[in-house]
Amino acid sequence: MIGPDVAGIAEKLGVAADTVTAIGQLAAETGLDVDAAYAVQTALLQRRLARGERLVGLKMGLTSRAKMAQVGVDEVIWGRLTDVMRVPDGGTVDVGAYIHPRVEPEVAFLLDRLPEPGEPVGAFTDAVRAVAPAIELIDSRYADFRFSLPDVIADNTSAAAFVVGPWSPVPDGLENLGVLLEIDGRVAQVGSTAAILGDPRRALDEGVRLAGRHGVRLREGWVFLAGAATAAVPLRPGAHVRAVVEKLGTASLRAAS
Ligand code: OOG
Ligand code: MG
Repeated sequence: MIGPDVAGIAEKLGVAADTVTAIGQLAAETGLDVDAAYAVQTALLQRRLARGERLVGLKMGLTSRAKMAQVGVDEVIWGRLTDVMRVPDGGTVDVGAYIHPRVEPEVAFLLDRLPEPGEPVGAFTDAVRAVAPAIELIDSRYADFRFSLPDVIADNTSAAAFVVGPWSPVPDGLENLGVLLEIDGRVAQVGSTAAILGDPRRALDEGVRLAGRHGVRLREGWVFLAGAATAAVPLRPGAHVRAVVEKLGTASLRAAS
């Protein structure tokens, strides 16, 4: 049997992002399974690297119940972050560059040396140099933000942009810090880092394990997004967004009006 057309699906998703045009889901009609979907994601990354982007990190998705419930997919997933997706803290994004952007509060880790695949994951303190509050801007390339598990994996887990706030040394406890998402000074979402797999450090273990299955090893200096602690909120023109994580501080962005 001929497998799904990995390169063709990657091209469709890449063009959808480049032209800011939603497309229909692809997995059911093309027989895309999870492994083939990660192959599509890799092809999409190659497409970005070919135009000069650099791989700068890895993101986890659907590590909280709130996120799983919001999108109706209940498996932890991971995707790739490139330099072009990074927005400086306090920076401005153009909502017109995205199909239906949403923002969500995250915790970011700055990675140190990590074990090889198959090696036991070392103590968290060896793997992480610093931690920061972050905002992820997600933008599904599928119409109505609706997708199956292989669809969202192929679409690089809806990754579009991210902001990392100030880095700090890893505090003693990370497993129960309050998280707020504020839009224009009003609280839009409230949560806790406990929502991220019980402890955001577990997201790193999962990332090493799940990416390792596909031959991807996390690297020193990478940014690692542990996954949103709350549901995501639509980003409207002119909005001022802040993610506040107790003990870690604030990351912010503005949407141009
Ligand atoms: C998938 C990406 C999920 C997270 O933090 O859970 C994600 C989506 O919601 O479109 O980035
Ligand atoms: Mg996210």
